[in-house]
Amino acid sequence: MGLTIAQKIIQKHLVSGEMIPGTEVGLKIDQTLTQDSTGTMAYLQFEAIGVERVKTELSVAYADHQLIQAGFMNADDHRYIQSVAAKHGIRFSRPGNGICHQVHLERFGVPGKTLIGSDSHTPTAGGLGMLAFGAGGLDVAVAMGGGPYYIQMPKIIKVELTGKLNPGVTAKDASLELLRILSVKGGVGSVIEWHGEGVKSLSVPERATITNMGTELGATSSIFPSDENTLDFLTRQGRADAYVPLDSDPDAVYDQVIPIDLSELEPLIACPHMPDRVVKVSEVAGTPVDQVCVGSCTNSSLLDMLKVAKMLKGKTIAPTVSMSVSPGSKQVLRMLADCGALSDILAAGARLLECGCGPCIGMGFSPVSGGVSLRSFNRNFEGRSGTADAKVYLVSPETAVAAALTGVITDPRTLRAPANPELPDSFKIDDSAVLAPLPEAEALSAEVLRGPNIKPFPVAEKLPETLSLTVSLKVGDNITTDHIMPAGAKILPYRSNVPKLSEYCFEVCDPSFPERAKALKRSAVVAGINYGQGSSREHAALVPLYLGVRAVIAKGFARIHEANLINSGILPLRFKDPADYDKIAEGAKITLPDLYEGLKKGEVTLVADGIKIPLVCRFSPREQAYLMAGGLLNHTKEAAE
Ligand code: MIC
Ligand code: SF4
Repeated sequence: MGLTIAQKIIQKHLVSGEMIPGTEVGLKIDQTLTQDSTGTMAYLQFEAIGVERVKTELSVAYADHQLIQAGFMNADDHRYIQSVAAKHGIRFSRPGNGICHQVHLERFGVPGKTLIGSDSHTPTAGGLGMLAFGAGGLDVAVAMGGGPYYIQMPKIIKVELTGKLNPGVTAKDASLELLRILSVKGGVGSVIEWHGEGVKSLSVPERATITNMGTELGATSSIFPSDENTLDFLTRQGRADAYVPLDSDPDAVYDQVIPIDLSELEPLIACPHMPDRVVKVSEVAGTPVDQVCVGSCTNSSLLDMLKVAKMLKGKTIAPTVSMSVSPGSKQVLRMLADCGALSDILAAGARLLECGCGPCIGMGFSPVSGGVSLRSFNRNFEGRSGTADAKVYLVSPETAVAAALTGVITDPRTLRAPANPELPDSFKIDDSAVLAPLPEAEALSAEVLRGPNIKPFPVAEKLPETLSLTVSLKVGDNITTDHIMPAGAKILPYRSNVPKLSEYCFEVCDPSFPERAKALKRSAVVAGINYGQGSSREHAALVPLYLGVRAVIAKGFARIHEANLINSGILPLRFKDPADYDKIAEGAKITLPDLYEGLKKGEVTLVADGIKIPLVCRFSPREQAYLMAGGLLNHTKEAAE
């Protein structure tokens, strides 16, 4: 039987397990990336593992999220990451060099290789034919030490693209269309492979927009073939030697096939506060807009920025709209400056922000109270922009610019959009902001520089036979990691300081949670479907752990978050019958007896007020061992003793 692209890459990297969907496979990881918001924790954990030199082919530490230095904290985090990277054989991409996914695509991604990153949008590299996964920091630390990365062997969803995009319709609209079809949990357990004639008309940056947005489907990863467009992109980046062709076998079998005709697509928009609340732009046209942001790892390539510049050239943005532009990398920014396009953007009245995540993670440029913000980004979760009552919509850069010019949501096809810009033959290659690690001989004696903001991370104790807990919080469906552990300019500076960070845990849902959980000492959280969707931040597990949460009982979990819970020693338990969710109230006293036996059987019983509720806990032997030991680090220590 033939194989799909993802299956071929998995087969080549398989170190344990069999390629049977739903069962655990261990994969050899060729490359890793971290960013600054998750990187401090990942490197503290890497140091705790005690490996001197990374064992991957390439590991890069990026600094892109925590760019506003209002106080010493972010600068200290960057200095720590720079020094720890230099010591252990990791390249350091300096603040200002760009967003990890954009820079990795430009300078380091290789078709056919595996990549894990401590950021959920790491699958962006699938635009180049790389099999890339978002992961918790601890998993990245293990991979840097040469250990495998474990996933459940995914099902493969094929998107069969036909036709070509019409003017004013973009790759972003194709990804929004898939979100409309599948929803934010429709990709769970699957890799999305993009195939068909329509693929040929999409350049690598356009493909990367699509693979980036695949994260919002809950997908394990997303990937495109590696073909002449891939070679073209790598050649322009001076990296033609990294090219290998990759495609699925003609007789490959897919678990599901979704056809999308590019020529039938219209400009689409995701309404507040979920990326799958997708409607046609024309349906909400006329809504007044306060803010427009172009950038983020989804839409900050040179191609995107040149389109923006062409649309803005000679025009002025509406006086009621505040517009920001954040190019994805220093390469993009310098090329924009050199060709004069940056001048067109500035002349129109847009504000230039640094090459980084910026407003996407609420690091500055928060909208006005109750404001409507149109963003070329990937997430519009409640409160994420930094303004609690803002209404964030997700759109293509073209739709964003159309609104900036008119002051209201506007279908870009109604403005005579200029033709697509031509990309230059060769890109400006300047890797001077990527610092090489120290040579091994010097590295041994090199000091790692830690500031006062860097505090130890919590570690769970061994799992007891019985857990008696109080339900400290009950939440609904699709709770994101931005609900559990919000980010933004105020909170991100404490990503290396769990005690301080804990003051903001679940702030979006219930600001009284931290105090209550602390007072209870040991508690459980009850949740609906798709708990922990969104980011890879393991702080969404470590901070509740610090506050005494020992179990999360939900109707279902998002992949990366469930792995983070297991790695940190918190039990993720599922209701056998989702209707039982209604039987447990906040404040309920619950007991989980016979946990050792239950973990082996795959089922434990929750006892509360005389009622018994069956919970499912089907974990691989590896995951059971982590949970019994109180997390991955405890398990590693036990194994070494
Ligand atoms: C995000 O987009 O939510 C982030 C911020 O990039 C996160 C990582 C983090 O929380 O630091 C992600 O996507 O994993
Ligand atoms: Fe940065 Fe936003 Fe991309 Fe996350 S989604 S990596 S915050 S640009």
